[in-house]
Amino acid sequence: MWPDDVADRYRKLGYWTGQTIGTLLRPGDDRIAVVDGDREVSYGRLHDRALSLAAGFAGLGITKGDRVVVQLPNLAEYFEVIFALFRLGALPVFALPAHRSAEIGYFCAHTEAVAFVTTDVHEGFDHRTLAAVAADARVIVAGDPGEHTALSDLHGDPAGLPPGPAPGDLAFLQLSGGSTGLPKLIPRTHDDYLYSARASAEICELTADSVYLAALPVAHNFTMSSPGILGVLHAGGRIVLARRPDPATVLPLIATERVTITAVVPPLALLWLDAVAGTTPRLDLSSLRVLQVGGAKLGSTVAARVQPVLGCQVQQVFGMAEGLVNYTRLGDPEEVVLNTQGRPISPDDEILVVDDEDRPVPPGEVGHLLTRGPYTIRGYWRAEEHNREAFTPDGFYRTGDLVRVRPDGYLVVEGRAKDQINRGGEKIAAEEVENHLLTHPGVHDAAVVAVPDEYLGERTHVFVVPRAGAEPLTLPRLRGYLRERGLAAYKIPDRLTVVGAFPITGVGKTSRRELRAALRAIQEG
Ligand code: AMP
Ligand code: DBH
Repeated sequence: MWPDDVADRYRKLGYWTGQTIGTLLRPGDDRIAVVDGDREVSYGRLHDRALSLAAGFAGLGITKGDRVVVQLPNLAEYFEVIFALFRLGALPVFALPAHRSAEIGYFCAHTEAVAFVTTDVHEGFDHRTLAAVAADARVIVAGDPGEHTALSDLHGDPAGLPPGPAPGDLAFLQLSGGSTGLPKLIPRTHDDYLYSARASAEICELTADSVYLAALPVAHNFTMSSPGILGVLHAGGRIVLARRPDPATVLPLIATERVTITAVVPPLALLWLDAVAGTTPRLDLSSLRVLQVGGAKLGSTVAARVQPVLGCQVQQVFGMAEGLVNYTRLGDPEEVVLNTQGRPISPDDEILVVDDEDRPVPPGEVGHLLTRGPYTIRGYWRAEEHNREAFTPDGFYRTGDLVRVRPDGYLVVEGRAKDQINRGGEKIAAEEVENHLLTHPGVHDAAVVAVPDEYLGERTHVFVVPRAGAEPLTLPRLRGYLRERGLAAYKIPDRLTVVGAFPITGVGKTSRRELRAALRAIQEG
């Protein structure tokens, strides 16, 4: 958490307003907050449902500070669940729908979760089967509960609810894409997170007339706060939920619900553009004003297609669940919008670009991005040892991104120093996948690297050194093995090369750089 004097300054400067996220709800307001298929939930009803569910959660013994792993797809119930937990001061731990037993089991165990809230069946997967790894957590299901507790049965009388959290308290734990063996959890407070959502709503010029399509998973930091669902609730606008982000689902929703703004990762932008360019007659997408693209770098050629094909502005968003978010601004010159990843939200976001020894590089040159500010965390949750590496002694977060800052203050992402694969916006920690591979009896050693991909930006390539005498390793076998271990599908390697030994660096570590170079040589050869 922030040092006291720094926190005081953020309050004095008006960034931290002393409110909790629950104040975004509007009791008695009949305007529509959330549209989920043919269900429409007003602000007033959302407020009432969140409170009655808070009573239900309290009845199960859930109280302030307890962790609750929440894994819900884009469903109306998501909103009552998170606002009920916010009301109690219990901390949602935001899992993604793609997570499977390996991730959910870890989140439940590591956070000592008292409950796991999930859905019945989504995209052909029965989420209730994850109950087996939920440890001591009570399993609560939105939809058909099977043998578990039905979310819809929990609502109670909110009259006797205990006092809620303070604005400086933790509100939830968000996930980091990470670069370490186990995913790190990101503790965000009501004060800091509300600031980022509010300021983002202003930057994106949201009003009560805004209609935001949630196409990416609602629990992702981008969809939640950049400006996302919380920014929209702050502005009094309307959220339309898409169950899946494919063009066949999303384009008709944009047309019928008169969506004004939505957010995607680069591969989805490409998919939508191709679908719209190939559609005759065209759907009426004239309500759309802004297509936000972030999570991975957007190529300037794709960015340039957005206005002609979709008839709206493109906004680049370079953010991270740890805090710092950069936006190109609406109305910025085309050159800026196509070629940069934006500039920070806050005048008090501190940006340092440094070399390998933490010395500032000359202005305009590429270096490691370090940042500190009114909505950037000072440490991961219960990860003291890792925090000593991930943060500088004076509290700057080491983003692992390589950037340069232009004279106009806009950032350009030039690469990455962290051992991570950014697969179309889905982050994969190389070490996490390697650790799973190392449990395979036929694997002596494993190294996971990113390879360039036209569509996803990057894909994962795994190199393995087989164990002598073991059955031959094939990609289908290894993929099957990782699926059985319950790893989320997006983390399962796309390609495999079996080698006799790994190239090593001067100090004897596996050289990922040489592995990547070897791959390029093979591909170009
Ligand atoms: P996480 O820390 O898991 O929330 O992931 C944030 C990371 O995603 C950033 O540190 C970047 O590496 C990457 N990222 C997000 N948005 C962009 C973008 N617009 N361009 C390039 N990289 C991005
Ligand atoms: O990739 C991200 O994590 C991200 C991208 C855009 C993010 O957290 C955000 C905006 O807030």
